[in-house]
This record gives sequence, structure tokens and C-alpha cells, in this order.
Amino acid sequence: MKFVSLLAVLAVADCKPQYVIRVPNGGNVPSSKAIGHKSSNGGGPVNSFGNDFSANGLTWTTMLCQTDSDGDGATNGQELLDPCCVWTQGATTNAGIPTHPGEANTFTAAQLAALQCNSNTSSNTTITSTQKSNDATALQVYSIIITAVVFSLLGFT
Ligand SMILES: [Ca+2]
Repeated sequence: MKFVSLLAVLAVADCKPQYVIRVPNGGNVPSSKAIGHKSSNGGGPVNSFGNDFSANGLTWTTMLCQTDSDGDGATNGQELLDPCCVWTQGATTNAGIPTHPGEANTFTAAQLAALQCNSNTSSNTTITSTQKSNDATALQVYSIIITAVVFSLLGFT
């Protein structure tokens, strides 16, 4: 009886909205606000993805990413558009429409092949704020150099 009560408490504890930001595209799966729950609106019992999310410490891990929680042939990472399992919390996500990792979909072989990790999909998820900052600094340096060249050509120096 204590075990059942503990499970009920865990299920309630897992329905917090802040978990949505802990997985890539957690809030972007069509028709589901809580992808870890059987109810699309959240609350109540968790689904297979919710169970795996809990088992991975409520964190997007490589193991959780590579798991196929709903058994439909696509890994959780493929369904949530992180096929290379490189996403970290706060990073941008790949463009596209994610599929539900806790409800089995019907994929064709061609669709599954298109979901595989490749260089195009991995590059989109690795843009971090540090890289953006470095890009901005490089742009400022180029702007100063170009301005100096223009002033030099116009005879201002
Ligand atoms: Ca799946």
C-alpha cells in the first residue's frame, strides 16, 4: 500500500510545467501540452515517455534521447527533433514538427530514414549563446576594419 501511495505522489510531482523546457521541443508537440502524461493536458498518470523521463532523473540524457519509449521505431530524440542527441536545456531546437514520444506513431521506412542523425540535423542544434557572442564580436571587428579601409580610401587618414 505504501508503494502505491509513493507512486501516486511521484505521478503528481511529475506533472509540473517546468519539465516541458527540459526536453527539446517539449512544448511543441501538436495536440499535447504534457508529453510525459497520458492526458494531453497533463496531470494524472504518466505514459511510457514520462516513465523513462523519470528514470533518467527528469533530465534529457543521451540514454533518454536514444530510447524509443513508445516502441514505434523512432527514438525519443528523433521524435523531438534531436536525432543526434546533442540538445541541452536552453539551446535552440531543430526546425520542424516534432512527434509524440509517448504515443506510438506509424512511420514508413522512408520517414524513419529521414529522422536519422546526419550532419545537417546535428549542426542546427549546436548553436549556443557563446557561439552567437563570438559571431557578434567577429562582426564588430570586421566593421571596424571595413570602416578604417573606407576612411583610408577617402583620404581621411
Ligand atoms: Ca518512438
